[in-house]
Amino acid sequence: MQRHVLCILVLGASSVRMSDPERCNCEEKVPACTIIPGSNGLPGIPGSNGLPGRDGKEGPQGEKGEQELELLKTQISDLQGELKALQLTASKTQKAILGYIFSNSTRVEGKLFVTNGDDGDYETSKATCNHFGGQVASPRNENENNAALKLFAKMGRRVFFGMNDQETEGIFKHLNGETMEYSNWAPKEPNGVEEDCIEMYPDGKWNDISCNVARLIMCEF
Ligand SMILES: [Ca+2]
Repeated sequence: MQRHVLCILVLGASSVRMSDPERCNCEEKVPACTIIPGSNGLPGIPGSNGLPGRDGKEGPQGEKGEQELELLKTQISDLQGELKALQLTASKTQKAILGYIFSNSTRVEGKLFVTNGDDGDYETSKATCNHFGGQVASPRNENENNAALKLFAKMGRRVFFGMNDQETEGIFKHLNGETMEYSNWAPKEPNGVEEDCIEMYPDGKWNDISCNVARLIMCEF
């Protein structure tokens, strides 16, 4: 430390002499010491931030919150209700139009029996009713049978029903394959092995009969 202080003093004196013009003839003295390294400078200013990186890949979809799921369930339920109402309206409209087209109809418990006054065998009756989106009249209880009888009486002609035992003799089924639970057979009927279809008598009773005879076409919707 003492040596460093001495060198600083000598350098200072030498500098004074060189800057004095009146003493410039003196011999310049070379400092007889080594240069002391300077102290460290102040730390530099931190650099600015770099440009932001590119976006990463989209992650998997997270699970919806319970609240959102409940909201979706409510919305679905509302839509189902609206759809049901629309279907009911469409069904009523369809039956109103069919009632107008066929002009001869009776309505009972939401079911509509109609006839266009034509006759046909069983297959023709099925094809005619299917063409309009219905099926051959098939009473499933006394009220429906009475409604069909009312239309029968108005037209004054015997009518086919949809039920038959074409698949298994003696076991009458509906057109959708369901076993017939309600029946209104006339005494001693059914009695014909070759009589796979059903007609209605003027008193509302039923008789099994050949499917090939011609009867009034009556449909239900
Ligand atoms: Ca019979």
